[in-house]
Amino acid sequence: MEPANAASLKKSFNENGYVFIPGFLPEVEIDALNSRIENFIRDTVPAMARNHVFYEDQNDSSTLKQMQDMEKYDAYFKTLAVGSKYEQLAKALLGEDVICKTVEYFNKPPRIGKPTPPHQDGYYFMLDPQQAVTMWLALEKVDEENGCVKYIKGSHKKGMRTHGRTTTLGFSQGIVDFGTEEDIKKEIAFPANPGDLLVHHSLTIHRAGANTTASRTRKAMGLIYWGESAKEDVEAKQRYMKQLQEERRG
Ligand SMILES: O=C(O)CCC(=O)C(=O)O
Repeated sequence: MEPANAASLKKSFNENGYVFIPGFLPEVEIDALNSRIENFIRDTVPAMARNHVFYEDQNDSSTLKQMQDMEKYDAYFKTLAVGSKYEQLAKALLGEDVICKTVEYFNKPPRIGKPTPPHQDGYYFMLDPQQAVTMWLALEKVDEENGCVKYIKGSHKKGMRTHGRTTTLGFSQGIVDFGTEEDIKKEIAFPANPGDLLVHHSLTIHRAGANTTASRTRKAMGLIYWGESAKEDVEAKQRYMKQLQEERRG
C-alpha cells in the first residue's frame, strides 16, 4: 500500500470508526475465492467442530449461515489472512503489528436470513486496549434487500454500550438500548459489490438487515485482526465462553 493512501485511510478510520474500500479484491480473485469457499463447504464443513459452523436450520445444510476459524482447517485461508494485503491494511489502520485471530464466513440465506443485531465486536473480544479491526469482504452484490452492513459513524469514540443476550445464533449479544436519536442520525448503510471491503474498529456499532429476497443469498468473508498491544482479559473470556456453552446447552 502506498504510504499516502495508508495515511488517508487511517485518518478516515480514526475519524469515523470504519473505512469502505470499493474494489479491494479484483473480480478474478473474487471468483477464485468464491470457488475455494464452495470447495471448503463441500469437503471440510461436514467435519468441522460444531461451534465453528452455524445453520439457520440445523437439519438443512443449504441454510449455512456462518463459519469461524476457517484458517485452522485449510491453509488457503491462513495464507489469505497472514502476510497478505489484508494484514498490511490492518497494520496500517491500527498503527502497529497485528495478529490474525480468525477467518469467517457470513451468509444470509434467502427469506430466512435474520438481521444481525446491533453490536460492538469488542464486547466479544474483551481487550484492553480495544485495538482490533474486523474486515468484511462482499462476495456478491449486497444491498438493503439481502441485508447490507450499517455502521454508526463515530460510535467507536463513545465507549462500550451495554450488551445483552439475543436469540440470533452466531451473534448472541446485542446492544440493549440501541435506537437512540444519535444511533438513528449517525447510521449509514453500505451496499456493496463483490470485492468491496469494509473495515471497522472493535468499538464501532454495526448491524445488518435480514435477507428479505426470495432467491438471493448474502455472502461475505470476515477477517479479524488484533493489534499486538491488545491484551485479552483471559478470565473474563473464559467466564463468557462458559456462559455461552451453558446457554447453548439450555
Ligand atoms: O455479516 C453480517 O451480517 C455482520 C458481520 C459482523 O457483524 C461482523 O463482521 O462483525
